[in-house]
Amino acid sequence: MAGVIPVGPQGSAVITFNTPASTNGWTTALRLPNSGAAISNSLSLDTAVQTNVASAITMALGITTSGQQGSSAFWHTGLQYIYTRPAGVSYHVLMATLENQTGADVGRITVSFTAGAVNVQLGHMPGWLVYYSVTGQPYEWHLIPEFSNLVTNGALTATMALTSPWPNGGPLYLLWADDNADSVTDPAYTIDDFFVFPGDVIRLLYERLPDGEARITWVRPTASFMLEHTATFSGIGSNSWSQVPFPYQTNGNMISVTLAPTNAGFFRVRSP
Ligand SMILES: [Ca+2]
Ligand SMILES: [Ca+2]
Repeated sequence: MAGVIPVGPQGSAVITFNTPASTNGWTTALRLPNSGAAISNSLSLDTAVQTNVASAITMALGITTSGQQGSSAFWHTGLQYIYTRPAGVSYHVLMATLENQTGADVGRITVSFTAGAVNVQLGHMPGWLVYYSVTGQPYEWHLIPEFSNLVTNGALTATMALTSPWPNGGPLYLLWADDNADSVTDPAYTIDDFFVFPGDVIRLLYERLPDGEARITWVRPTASFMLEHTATFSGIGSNSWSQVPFPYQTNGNMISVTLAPTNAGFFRVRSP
């Protein structure tokens, strides 16, 4: 077992896969038979994935500079990402083992990463099925639809309400499953810039208006909130933040704030 990925109150590190240590917490496993036809669609892949137990997914990632196919997942040391690209199996899995170091049980998480697809082929099941599990036990793998059945190049983000709390100090498993396509050479599906946050992440839209004012817009969170700004970023958890003293405008489920010309370059929304 190659370590865990710690998730503290400010989230995990952003993992860019640029060093051997950046693959700590990532493991892989191959699943036989060697057959491109054994898995034919997402339904049969899901049926197979549900039999997995996290404690049996223990292989270190293969290391490559070529982007080759393989029985299990790889770390590409040249392009500095990790990927799945099955051959010689019916499917393989890639797993991240997270550890809750927030000091409390966690009920919601946000997961984001940059996805990529190399050598895209048509005519087979697209992309991964991606799951989370708090127990790592068979039939307790919960699909993450935002990451599944799609082929894309770009950032993916999903926020999920966990089916049971993630205990403080305990593991949470994320699993990417890729089938061995029949009669075509599998694409590589890549993962980079991986980040986990213990809660919801709110995306702020920043617009510079013609008169020099700035407008910040975001989707209204379900809980109470406050908008803060700082001129110099010295950490999400630093004490340099101060509350933005402007009234909020609401428009449907969107909230916006217009600010007079300011040198505040960084904004955050947090619960009071
Ligand atoms: Ca990278
Ligand atoms: Ca595939």
